[in-house]
Amino acid sequence: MERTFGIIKPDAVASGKAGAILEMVERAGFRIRGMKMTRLSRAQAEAFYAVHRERPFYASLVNFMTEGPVVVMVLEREDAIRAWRETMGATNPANAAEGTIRKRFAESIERNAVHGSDAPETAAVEIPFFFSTAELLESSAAA
Ligand code: 3AN
Repeated sequence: MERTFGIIKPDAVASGKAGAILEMVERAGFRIRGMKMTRLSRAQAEAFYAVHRERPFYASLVNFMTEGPVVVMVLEREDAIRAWRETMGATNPANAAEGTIRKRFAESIERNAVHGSDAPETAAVEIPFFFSTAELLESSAAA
């Protein structure tokens, strides 16, 4: 079993798509091991996206990610990192495959509904960025 980190971004929460996205998460076979609604501070968003600091869209991305509440979550499945990226679809919704979250709900390459860790090393940083060990459920066959 593998864990990945996901965000339902401000665009999707504001437009009332969080429930539909969570349904797609469960239908794709993920167990939700941690979840909360929060609003990112500017400092949190800047730190979370620090790898993009030099990109032209960085300031706009930080503004977007702080504009309203988000749902942060820890998702578990076999091959979870790859599977969650596949369930999300391509960064640019114009390139996203049919049936993906971004194809259905993303407004643009920036306002693209969801985030997912892109590698095990990223998940290992992103999960503890938002969750303490005590906030995460243990893996178990029952749930
Ligand atoms: P992904 O979210 O698919 O891993 P990244 O890591 O390349 O994509 O980009 C992080 C976030 O930055 C994206 N989810 C999107 O919100 C924003 N972003 C990426 N590329 C662009 C772009 N060309 N213009 C505006 N925003 C972008």
